[in-house]
Amino acid sequence: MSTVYSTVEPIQYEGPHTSNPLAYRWYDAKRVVLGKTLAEHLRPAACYWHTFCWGGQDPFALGDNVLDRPWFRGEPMAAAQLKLDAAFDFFQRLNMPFWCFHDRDVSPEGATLRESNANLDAVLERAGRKMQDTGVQLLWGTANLFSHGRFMSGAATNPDPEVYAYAAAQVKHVLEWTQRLGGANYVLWGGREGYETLLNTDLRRELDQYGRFLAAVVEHKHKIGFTGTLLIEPKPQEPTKHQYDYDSATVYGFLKRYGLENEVKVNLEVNHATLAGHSFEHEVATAAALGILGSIDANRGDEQLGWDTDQFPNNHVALVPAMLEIIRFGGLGSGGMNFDAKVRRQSIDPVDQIEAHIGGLDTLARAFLCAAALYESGDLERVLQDRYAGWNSELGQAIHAGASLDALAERVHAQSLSPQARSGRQERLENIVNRFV
Ligand code: XLS
Ligand code: NI
Ligand code: NI
Repeated sequence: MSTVYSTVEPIQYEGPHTSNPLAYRWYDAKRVVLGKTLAEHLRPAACYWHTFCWGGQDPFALGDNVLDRPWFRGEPMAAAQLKLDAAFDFFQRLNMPFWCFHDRDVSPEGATLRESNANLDAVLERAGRKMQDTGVQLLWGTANLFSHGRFMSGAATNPDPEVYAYAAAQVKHVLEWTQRLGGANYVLWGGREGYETLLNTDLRRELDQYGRFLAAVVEHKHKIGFTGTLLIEPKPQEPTKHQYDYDSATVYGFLKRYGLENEVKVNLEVNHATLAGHSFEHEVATAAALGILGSIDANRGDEQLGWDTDQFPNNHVALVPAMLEIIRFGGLGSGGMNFDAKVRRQSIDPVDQIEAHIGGLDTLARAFLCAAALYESGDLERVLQDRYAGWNSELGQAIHAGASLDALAERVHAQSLSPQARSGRQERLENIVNRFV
């Protein structure tokens, strides 16, 4: 079967010294580090939407689609099958172990939900066979609850309960398909779960709707016996002015309020963290500390552009701190690292998408290898342990056991405690990190 990617030979690992643009320089899938292969640590995925659906429109939709792909033409269902063939050819040529999709990426919307579901069924039946033939696995599925005009005022948080019901029906179908395809996770990105103005928004009511929606998804997951992880993907704004899933900490508070903190984790995207005014490692460390770190959408933003530019990661040094947090947490479990990234508008050739994924995956692999070496050296971990060593003392334990203000005051006076300040050693630690990048 010939596709637009057929001219590219399967991408092999050739090592850091190769100048072949169509080879991996750092992603040696089978290389073992910290007891597992790189492929097992990273669990990388290509996403359907940016790579096979986006036609090259710019953010303000001022420009035409400039990417010319055979599946952008012709009868929509035939085009969807053509797109699927190309996608699996693409995954295989890159040796990409996982993929991710929205329902509407894969097949066209019909006149009714019944028709849309039938379209999806036809394409995903074949996707299932392709997954079996190629060994490519599903990292996660998700429902597009943000493109169609019916969702303009939200899906679960819509003022109209019929829209809520429609969204629920859509999620049910995609969740069931995710299970059938052996998906490792199911993602909910609250694309339009937010507001444009508080003047027309009943915030408390919308949060309760959203909480109920998520609880219903959890109930359905258990009802059908889906064993993957449910993930919320935080984002502070865009497309709405304010989105309810602002960042890791906000999502945790929301989950706690609706009693779902043990059922749902987060899928953290690099560019969303920076839009929220955080570093990516802050988001990862916060989710890890709260026990909800689930999966990663790997990309990067542009420091001068305040939107979700979804560029491929290309700076391994910038990702080392986040990789270190993931290693400290013990890995991503069922999660992985999905390239929620697209090429720039002028990169119109199919090979540009191949090279984008090579660069992205090499960047993740290199960052992970640096972080693993840093972690294994123990140089940072020793400083960290030492910094908090006081908390292993009798006093530290007494505090955690519930020491009262009275008891502590008594102790300070009786023992004449006079704690001395110690250096935080930030520069030394930064220098240690630089030894490993
Ligand atoms: C948009 C989000 C989206 C999710 C999946 O900004 O990143 O692509 O990952 O719905
Ligand atoms: Ni994303
Ligand atoms: Ni995004």
